[in-house]
Amino acid sequence: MKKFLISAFDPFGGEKINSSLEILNLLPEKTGEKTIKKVVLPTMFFKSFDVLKEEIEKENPDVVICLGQAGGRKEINLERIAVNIMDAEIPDNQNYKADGVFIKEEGPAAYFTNLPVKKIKDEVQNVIPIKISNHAGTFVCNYILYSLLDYIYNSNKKIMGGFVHLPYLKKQAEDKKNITGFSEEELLKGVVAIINSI
Ligand code: PCA
Repeated sequence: MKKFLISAFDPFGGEKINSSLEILNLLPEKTGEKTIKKVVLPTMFFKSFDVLKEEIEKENPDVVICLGQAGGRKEINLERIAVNIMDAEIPDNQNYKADGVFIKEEGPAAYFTNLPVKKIKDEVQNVIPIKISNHAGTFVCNYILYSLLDYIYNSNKKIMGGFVHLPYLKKQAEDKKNITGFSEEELLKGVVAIINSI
């Protein structure tokens, strides 16, 4: 029985909804032989990883998948790489505007996820449009993936960790031009299929 810890972020940038949080709330507690624990992270540099780390140490999961929203993307994005930089066009939810600073002064430039992204993509693409992304941005989603992988690779824990960016929900895309939105059911099916493929 594998234990999954799934996180999502609260709404940010003045939006009322974050698609990752809407989907986290809909996830079941179990799928097949896999159990699912959930945690909501604040869209804040630093504090978000404090919350995630506390939950990892409490729950001892086998797999940690962080969900986040990337409005404007046309499909679910499996993030392959996290880079050692915080550089944001908008302030985070504690009004900190990162301006090109390292996440970890002495840390490597980047980390690869240890999730099997190719296998996941191959299995999930029949359920929902999905692709591997090589850039999670330089805002809080990249920060959480870098911090998670730095923690995993520097501990002797055998945890798989990764990040999944979800597009907007239909209700968020309605008033925006040329932006793809998915239904709750579609994104939920996609996230469950990702969990089942690991
Ligand atoms: N998306 C942002 C941060 C929180 C979220 O859901 C990002 O892509 O960095």
